[in-house]
Amino acid sequence: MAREPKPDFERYMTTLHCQEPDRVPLGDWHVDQLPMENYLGRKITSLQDQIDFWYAAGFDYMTTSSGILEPVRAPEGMTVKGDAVETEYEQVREREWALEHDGVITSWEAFEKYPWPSVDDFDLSKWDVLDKTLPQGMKAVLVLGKIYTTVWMFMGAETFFNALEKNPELIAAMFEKVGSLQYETFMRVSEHPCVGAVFNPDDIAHNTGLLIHPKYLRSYMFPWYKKIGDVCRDKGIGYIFHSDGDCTEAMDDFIDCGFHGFNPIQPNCMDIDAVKKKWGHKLCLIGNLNLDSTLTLGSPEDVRAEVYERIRTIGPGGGYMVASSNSITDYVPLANMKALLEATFEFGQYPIELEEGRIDGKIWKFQAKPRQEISQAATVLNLEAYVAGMLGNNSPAVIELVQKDMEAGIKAQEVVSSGMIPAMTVIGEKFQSGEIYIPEMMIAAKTMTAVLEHYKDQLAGKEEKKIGKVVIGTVKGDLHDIGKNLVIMMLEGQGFSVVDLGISVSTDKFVEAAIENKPDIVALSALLTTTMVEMKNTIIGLEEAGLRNSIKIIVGGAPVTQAFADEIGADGYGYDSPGAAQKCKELVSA
Ligand code: B1M
Repeated sequence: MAREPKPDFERYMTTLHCQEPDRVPLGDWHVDQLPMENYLGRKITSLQDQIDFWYAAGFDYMTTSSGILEPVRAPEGMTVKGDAVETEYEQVREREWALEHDGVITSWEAFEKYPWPSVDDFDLSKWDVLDKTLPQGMKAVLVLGKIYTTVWMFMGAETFFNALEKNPELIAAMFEKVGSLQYETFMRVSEHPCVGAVFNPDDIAHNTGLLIHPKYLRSYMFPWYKKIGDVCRDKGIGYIFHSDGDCTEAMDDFIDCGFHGFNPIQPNCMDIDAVKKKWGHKLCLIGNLNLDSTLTLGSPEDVRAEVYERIRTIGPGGGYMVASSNSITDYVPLANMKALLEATFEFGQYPIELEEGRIDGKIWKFQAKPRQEISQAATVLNLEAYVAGMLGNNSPAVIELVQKDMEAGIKAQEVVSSGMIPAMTVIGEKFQSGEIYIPEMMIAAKTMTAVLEHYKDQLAGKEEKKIGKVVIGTVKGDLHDIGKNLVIMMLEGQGFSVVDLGISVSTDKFVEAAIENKPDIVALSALLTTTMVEMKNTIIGLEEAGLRNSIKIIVGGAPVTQAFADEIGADGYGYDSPGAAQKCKELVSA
């Protein structure tokens, strides 16, 4: 490699303190194994190999996990294997994740029985090795924290969301258990002189907002982060928080917890220019290079252009590190990863002045998605009461409302179509406007299901009233399903019958299910840029099976756009779950 690595952790710390060092540092916290190996030109089999990668690539640090209570290392039988994500590398790579929808801790009994480890059970000897072997100028960045993610993954998404309101004692106990273990580990590991910073990756947000109401984060999680933050500040250790998605609502909390830096400022969720203006004097910003487009689908020139633009606009004055908008995954082409590294060295020397348009390339710019206005659908039954009952997880109250409406002579089916369904629409709009969060949406849908179950006799024989049938799944290679599950709830709430094929669904499976179920609509969800191509493959598969003319296809998911939907020949696109349900209604009535 032509460039001589000169690690200097002071550069990293100066930047974290929002000051100007000699040059803009690199800031990624995770690089998948294959890109590491391909960069180095050899297998990574030891700690030393990892150090060699971070050193050769030009980082001032290496990151390494505490290895404590990783949620993806669920007990045997509780994991799911994802198909290999297609990459430029030849090696086939399976990914394994905890099967969090069937959580491990779903009750007090399970909590008490679970063999919770103590910090003494973990082998922390690598930190002694790192104390002795890190090259001069380099420090270790301890990846630790993940309290929120660990709790929800151990409990399973739905159990967790429900328990926030219904079982706060269990929630508090889970946060206490996980938080104290992380804290003790941190105290133990941070004694090592090699530890220069702590990086806490804990995804608390999705594309348009926090996953749960911030009041829960403030009660259960931020106090632990502040406790760790206070020690970091005392010891002069850097402290960085990572969450994907739109974290705007929690930015001040991050500052209160003592974080020095925030990563990755996902470019399709947060406007880094606005973030810099509002919080850039207190929080160092790390990331924002677009993993959805530039890094994965762009050319090395596009990557250079984006690095250049970020350095020139966010770098002046310090407090910015170049990094991807999540991590360097194995579907980032090696040439693009190299372009990111080299462009940082080439353009990152201070002093930096704003100077636009020096190199060509497509530069990705943030475009805010307009928030939805809540409609005034007041021509239906007692809408406000239905909304309140459904949001309040209060099926007895909703049952009472239905009862009263039926006693007034309204037929059960009409109570559903003029009471509960419009209420679900309003709830969807509240989600779109950021007024409510994912658990509330899920709870409302569950309440509606419980009420429908209660009145199943009165509603019996009304199956023909379903407005359509949808076969849905997350496409092959993709394990994300929280969004897809919300889409299902909204569809059911709007009167569709839904066949859920689950996650990582192949084209063949979609075709088989379409033949078997004869749906009006096939709905495809994808959260990864690399798996979006599977949507096109599925459309081709349905065409080849001669089903295309009789079935409408709708696509959606965080990286999917209307333009992409048009390009692959889908009939519809849903930006979010209420939007998806609305689109499906339009498709069946067209
Ligand atoms: Co992953 N992840 N993840 N992840 N994850 C994202 C999606 C990512 C955007 C984060 C980022 O870039 N900063 C990124 C993808 C980037 C890209 O390629 N464009 C990413 C990555 C990189 C990865 C891994 C590759 C990480 C790694 O290994 N290095 C890995 C891949 C695994 C795999 O699938 N093969 C991975 C793994 C995971 C977890 C397992 C840890 C977990 C998933 C748990 C689960 O779903 N059971 C996870 C999570 C939680 C996320 C984030 C943080 C949140 C996703 C979520 O649940 N949101 C996400 C960051 C983000 O979204 N900004 C991220 C809540 C949900 C309600 O929103 O799913 O967007 P969403 O659904 C929305 C809309 O998109 C829409 O409606 C919903 C709202 O109402 N919608 C549809 C969804 N489907 C629709 C279908 C429709 C219409 C609308 O019509 C049919």
